[in-house]
Amino acid sequence: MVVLSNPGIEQLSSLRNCKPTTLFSGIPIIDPSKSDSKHLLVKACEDFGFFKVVNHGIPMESISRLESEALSFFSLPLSEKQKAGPPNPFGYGNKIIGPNGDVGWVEYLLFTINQESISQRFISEDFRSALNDYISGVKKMACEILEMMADGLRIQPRNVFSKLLMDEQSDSVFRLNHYPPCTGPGIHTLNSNNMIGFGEHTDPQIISVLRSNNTSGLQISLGDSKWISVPPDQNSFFINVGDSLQVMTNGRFKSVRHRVLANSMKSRVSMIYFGGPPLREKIAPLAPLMKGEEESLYKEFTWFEYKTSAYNSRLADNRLLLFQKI
Ligand code: GA4
Repeated sequence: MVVLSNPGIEQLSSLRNCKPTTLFSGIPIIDPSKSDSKHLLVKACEDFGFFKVVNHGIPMESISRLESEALSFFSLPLSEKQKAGPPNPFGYGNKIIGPNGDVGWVEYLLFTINQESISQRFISEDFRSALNDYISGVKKMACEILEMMADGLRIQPRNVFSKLLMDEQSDSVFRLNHYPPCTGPGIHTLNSNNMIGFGEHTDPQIISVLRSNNTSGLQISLGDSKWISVPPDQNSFFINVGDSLQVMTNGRFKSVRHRVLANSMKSRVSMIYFGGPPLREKIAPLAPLMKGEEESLYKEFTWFEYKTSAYNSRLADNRLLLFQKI
């Protein structure tokens, strides 16, 4: 077992360097019940790699139940929470993100999803049941969205993406993040305004489905150095294109760079489902998406190879660079 010490002041002070941001109300909104949504969806993935899903059909009760279980866990004494850690790679983590020195103003629980459910024993049975109920709803929704994407791209079979999440061996992950408010006396000395909760990065998987409480913090970047603040919406889901989907569409869909600022007086709680393929899966552009002589922008790799290299990277790294053809 590797025991990591708490990050030092120097590391935490690096969490402060945030450039000015733009408040943005133009996030694409997808209502899956509307007939034109598949085209809007494709456009959103091309332009932003990010959109909001409304009218999603996931019962608020299932969402609230998980949120309250998560809050009860995060309000336990640190020594209790640490019994569920360290996260190598699954379990409870505090400030330290990943294995390579990244830190954030965040505590979290990371789970692997085996065949539909979470079996990790480090949480209570009620908590596990709330997680499994929520995950089954969110996974179904993610698959519907992926099928609409295939329709919008006019490729078949329509489960070409969703089958990867449905596969018994799908390597999907679930994350609960808690960004405590920045109000304590000692904390103010470390951060003036914008404290980095979770540093900038792209998600390695195919698709990520995020839900948060009504506390702001999430920002996306559209490739320039500006950050766009995403207004929170606790009744909707936000979806990210991940690196693997960018590759499968040969760069047509953009894996969106995002981060979270913990500059609020209120705590932020988010729950994210990361839909990934089976480890053996070859990740490469889909033939029906290649026009004429179009060539793959990427060298071929398996999800196992990509994931292994991701765990050797720093959070902010461009992980696809290694796999890009020059
Ligand atoms: C980013 C997306 C998911 O949160 C995650 C993260 C993972 C971790 O927290 O253990 C990683 C990060 C994420 C990519 C690079 C490596 C691995 C932290 C890190 C520095 C669970 C994932 O799958 O990749």
